[in-house]
Formats: sequence, C-alpha cells, structure tokens
Amino acid sequence: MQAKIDAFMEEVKARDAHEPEFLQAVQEVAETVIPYIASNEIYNGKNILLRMVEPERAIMFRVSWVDDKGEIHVNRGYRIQMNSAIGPYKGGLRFHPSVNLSILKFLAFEQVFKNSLTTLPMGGGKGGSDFDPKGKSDDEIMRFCHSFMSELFRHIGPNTDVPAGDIGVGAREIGFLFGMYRKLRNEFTGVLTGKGLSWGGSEIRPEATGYGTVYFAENMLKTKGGSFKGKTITVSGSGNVAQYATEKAIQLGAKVVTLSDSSGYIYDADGIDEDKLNFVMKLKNERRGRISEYTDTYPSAKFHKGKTPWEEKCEIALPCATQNELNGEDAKTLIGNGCICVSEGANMPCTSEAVAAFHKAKIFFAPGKASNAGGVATSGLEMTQNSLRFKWTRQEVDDKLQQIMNDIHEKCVEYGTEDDGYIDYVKGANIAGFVKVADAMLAQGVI
Ligand code: NDP
Ligand code: 2IT
Repeated sequence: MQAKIDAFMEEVKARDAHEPEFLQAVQEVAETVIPYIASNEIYNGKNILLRMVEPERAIMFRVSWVDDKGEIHVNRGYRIQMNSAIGPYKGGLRFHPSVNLSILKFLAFEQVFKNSLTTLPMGGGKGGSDFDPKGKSDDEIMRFCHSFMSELFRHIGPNTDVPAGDIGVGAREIGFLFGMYRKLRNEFTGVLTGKGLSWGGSEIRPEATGYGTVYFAENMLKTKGGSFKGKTITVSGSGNVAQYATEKAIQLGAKVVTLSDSSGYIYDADGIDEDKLNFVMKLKNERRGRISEYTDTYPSAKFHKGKTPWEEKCEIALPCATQNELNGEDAKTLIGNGCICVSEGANMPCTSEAVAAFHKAKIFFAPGKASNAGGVATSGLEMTQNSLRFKWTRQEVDDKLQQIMNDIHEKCVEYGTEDDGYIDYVKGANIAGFVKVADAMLAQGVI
C-alpha cells in the first residue's frame, strides 16, 4: 500500500514540486484515502484522487491600486476553482503577504473535503492576494478591494463561485467587495457570504467558525464523558476564529488563558473573561491594534514576544491563527503538560509531525476540515437564505450549525474508528469527505 501512496505522491510532486503546503495537504489525504480506494471496487482504477488534485481552473490576475499618497501599487490576485462536482465553488479569500499558489491550492483542496462534510451542496475554491492589509487606511483597503473585484467579478456568481472571508478579509472587506460586484453586474445576489446583517448576511456567520470548532471539540470529549466545563484552554490567534472560539469556550464554563498574533502571545492566569474578550474584539476589529496591548489594560497578564502559546499548560488547545503554527516539539510539550484535546480552528495549523504525535499519544485530535467547517457551513446557510429571500433567527441558525457539527462528528466516527476504539478523525474526515465528491464525479463521467 505504501508503494501505491508513494507512486501517487511522485506523480503529484512531478507537477507541483515547488508547492510545499499543497503537497503536505495532499499527502495527508493520500495516506488515508488511497487505502480506502484500493479496498472499494467502485473507486479503484478511476484516478479520482489524481483528478481531485488538479484544480478545475486557477485564475491569476493583476491588482493595481493607488495609496493615500498617490503612489501606484501592484499586487497579485488569485482564485482557485478546485472542484464543483457537488455544487458551486465555495471558499474564502485571504489577503496576506505570504499568499502564493501553493498556499491557496492547499486551502482549496482542503475546502473540497470540508464542504463535502458539511452535508450542504458546495464545491471547493479559495482565493486571495499577497496584499498586506496591516497599516492601511480604510480608503486604501476600499480601493484595493474595488480593484480586486473589478477583475474577480467575471469569474464568480451565485451559481458559479461564492467567495467569503479568511485571514485579512472580514466584514469591512466583504462590504467593499460586494459593493463593486453589485455595481459591475447591476444585480443584488448572494455572490459573497459574510455580508452585513442588514444587506443579506446571516446571523451567526461571524461566530460560526469559532463556535463550530468548540462544538466539535465538545463532541469529541463527550465520547468519553468529558466536557469544556472547568477546563483550561490555550487559543492561538486573536482574529475572527480565535475570538469566537474563546467566547464559546467561556460560555461552556472553561478558562481561556492565551491569545496571540504574529508578534507573540499573551498569558492571563486569571482567564480571559467576557469583559476582557470585549476589549480584545474592540482592539482587533476596530482599533486594529496588536495583542501585546492587552497587558497595558490588564497588567497582571504577560506578553511573550515571538513565542507561541503551546508552551503553556492546558487540557484543550485550539490553534486558530494559521498553517503550520504548531510543530512536533510543540505537540510533545502539550502532551507532556496534560493536553487531552486539540481542535483545529485554523486550516492545517498542526504540522504532520504534530498530528503524528497526537495520534501516537491517542489524544483527541480534530483536523480543520472537520472542526472548522462550521464557518463555511453557515456560509452555506447564508446562501440558502439569500436564495429563499428569507432570514432565519439567531437561534435557528445556531441550532442548524450545532446539528451540522454533530453530523460531521458522526461521519468521522463512522469512517475513522480503529479496531482498538480510538477515533482517527483525520482518516474519518478525509474518507467521509472523499466519498460524496467521488460518487458525484463517477456519476458525471470523465470531465
Ligand atoms: P483573521 O485575519 O481574523 O485573524 C488571523 C489571526 O491569525 C491574527 O491574529 C493573525 O495575527 C494571526 N496570524 C496570521 N498569520 C500568522 C502567522 N503567519 N503567524 C502567526 N499568526 C498569524 O483570520 P481568521 O480568524 O478568519 O482566520 C484564522 C484561521 O482560520 C486561518 O487559518 C483561516 O484559514 C481559518 N479559517 C477561517 C474561517 C473563517 O470563517 N474566517 C473558516 C475556517 C477556517 P496578525 O494580526 O499578527 O497577522
Ligand atoms: O476556510 C474556510 O472554510 C473559510 N475561510 C470560510 C469559507 C466560506 O466560504 O465561508
């Protein structure tokens, strides 16, 4: 079996040798899905996975924009339309200087499996730009977003491709992007998700990824009679996902002791309560400040410059910042400190060495394509509401989100339970996500 997996990876590497993040994501899927394909006659010999690693379309474009001083800048824009076998392409836009083809292809590939797991009819895509929003004025952000959409609009549509937010793209950016799309097309449709509540957005969408990550972790703990109540939690990041993962963890009676950004992390031994979290939300979402400023207001907390939260003692770790932010050494430290559960809020935040360490220690580990799927699932619910021209209440959307996270958990148990009873959520999520897309691709023929 290993020879089969190696041969497959050689073929992918021959094409995409210079795309390390993409290869990392593909390798993880290949290791679990190729043995499944080999033992299931309907999928065997059809090169389905080989077709799935090639984007249906990859669009790259120039984004020129003018800063407040009148200087002209050029960035690169992308949209990877990975797979539309089960629905329109769906996935976020990332604005961050690290963005390149490898990162967007890994994200688009993961998105195909994640969206399939949500039970909703959505294909997978991802896009963005190497634009750095840090330090830019609102006017500069607006001009960049308008320029970006002045090209992207011709490739997307409510039945074709529906982008949303990701790192560096939140409510403000979705507003500017939507405004330009509406003007160019002269139509008001659900072409983007994460819209404002007064113009087509869904209740709970801002909260959904973070809440879903915690709902999923709570489901994992429940398999052994555990819960969040009274547990100590470390969270990384301090953006959208980290904020709402923290909020839900607090609501479930846990103590969150860390938050971070790319400069370092803060440790608050007393726990980040609702008031402190409100302070963080204002700091990050309105003043667009740095997490280190937390200690100016709460001096008993400590800022650890250039470090990640994984050196702190916790029972549950929620990595919610970015890819490969938690490595094999971090994993060993966490396990040594008594961590029993890791639920990925970010996409691929744990390196393959870290994931191997969690599996070896047989602790609960949820891969992002399962545990952070609540965000895109609620985007799917936003699309449904837009099509119906109807609005569900907060409670209705939250109930549906919880149901979807329960369903994803069940699918992972169904496909990922090992002979000794240990649940390999990576295997479960990959196979369950694969089956639905593969069945659709088989039914539609060689296209
Ligand atoms: P935000 O832009 O709101 O926040 C990103 C956070 O991560 C910031 O605190 C940022 O710090 C930190 N961060 C970004 N890059 C790095 C880096 N290279 N090293 C250390 N810290 C970094 O993004 P989101 O919260 O939306 O996204 C976070 C993660 O969750 C991403 O992996 C994203 O793909 C994933 N995700 C998001 C979903 C959503 O609905 N938004 C859905 C599913 C997954 P700084 O300010 O210093 O850059
Ligand atoms: O990674 C992700 O799932 C997202 N950034 C959310 C995508 C979406 O379409 O809501």
